[in-house]
Amino acid sequence: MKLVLAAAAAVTALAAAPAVAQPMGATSGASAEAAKTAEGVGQIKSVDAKTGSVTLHHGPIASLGWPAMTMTFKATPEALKTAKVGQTVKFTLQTPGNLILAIQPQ
Ligand SMILES: [Cu+2]
Repeated sequence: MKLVLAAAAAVTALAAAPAVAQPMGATSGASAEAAKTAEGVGQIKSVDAKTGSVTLHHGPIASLGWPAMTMTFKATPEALKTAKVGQTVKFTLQTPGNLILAIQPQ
């Protein structure tokens, strides 16, 4: 319970942080980037099994220079299985391509 509250507080705090404008997602130079993973915390807004995607309101991801925002990610079938609308989760993201590899409820 403590963990859940801490995670919820973190998301709230992150959401309140001023957004730093930064383009995200694939760019013309994306193919030259090496694949890397990043960790994020967010709340699941919707899950679309048909398209294999998850919409999250995530906090800033410092390692990627991303501000907090709501966006839709592609997710692996395994990650989709653990995704439930309304949950606060920690997720592992692969870039470039913004593919969610894993979702862990908090
Ligand atoms: Cu985003």
